[in-house]
Amino acid sequence: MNPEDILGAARRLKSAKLLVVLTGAGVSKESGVPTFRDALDGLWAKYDAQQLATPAAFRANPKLVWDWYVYRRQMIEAVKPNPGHFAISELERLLPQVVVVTQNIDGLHKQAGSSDIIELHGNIRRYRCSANCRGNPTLLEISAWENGLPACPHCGHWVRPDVVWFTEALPDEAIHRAQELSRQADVMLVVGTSGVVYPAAALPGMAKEHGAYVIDVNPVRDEISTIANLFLAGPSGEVLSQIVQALRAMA
Ligand code: BV8
Repeated sequence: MNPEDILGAARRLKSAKLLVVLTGAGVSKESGVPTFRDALDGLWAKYDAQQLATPAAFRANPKLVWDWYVYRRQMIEAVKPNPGHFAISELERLLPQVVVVTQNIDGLHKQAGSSDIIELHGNIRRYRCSANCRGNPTLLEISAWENGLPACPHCGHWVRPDVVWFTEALPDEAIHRAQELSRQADVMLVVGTSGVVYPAAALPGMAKEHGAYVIDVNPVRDEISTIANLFLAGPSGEVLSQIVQALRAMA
């Protein structure tokens, strides 16, 4: 990692009145959570996440999809935020306004202390009635989530995780606030996303169009690197910690 680039990124962040941090599955990788595009392992190896995370898959085989989310939630319950999450939450203490816009459903940004978080794709620990029988969303308290697919206590339809599946609309409030903030951001820090899933993947371009400086952090080049002003190649835990260190030295 080129120290000049780290310093350059820290200087840009230092001058930002509004920093938007857009994260994807890569920011949780160092916590031990496989990314969305990592081949699924174990008993899920024969499935493609993109096929399972759909309403069609749930309609066709609700128990299979439910069990997949139980498996992922058990994995997530067993992990902790990593230095990348903690660096992002520390930015809030070093800069005037930081908003985290995440595609992840693992809740690790909140656990790491970030306070202004937009969850574009929902949260694996929240459940709702699949028919939204009491309004959208009909959230339900499900304590025995490991004991098989439950039915909604109000209407009997299957319960589902309160996450956004492919072909489903993102929560209005979440995506509209994320788009509004992207247009206002002075800097957008993009961390750990392949930049292929829309409408989230359109946010960096939107920010750039409105004058933001876009920094992309990923061990490998991704769809966002091509439009970023600065590409920092490396794992987010390392890169973000170095940026925060440089920022602290400027305080
Ligand atoms: C929508 C929640 C329309 C579930 C997720 C045909 C029909 C309908 C829609 C479409 C269509 N064709 C395209 C679309 C749009 C579609 C889409 O974008 N498809 C893509 C695949 C082409 N989008 C949708 O369907 C969205 N809805 O369009 O609705 C609509 C509008 C109005 C009314 C009705 C309908 C919904 C998209 C949301 C899907 N849900 N997650 C769950 O998680 O189970 S998306 C899923 O992918 C995860 O959230 C994940 O975060 C996200 C994006 O992936 P990434 O986060 O980028 O993860 P990925 O694995 O790809 O990359 C990880 C990166 O990390 C890599 O680059 C890697 O190099 C890097 N990395 C690795 N290690 C590290 C690291 N980085 C840093 N540090 C490290 N150590």
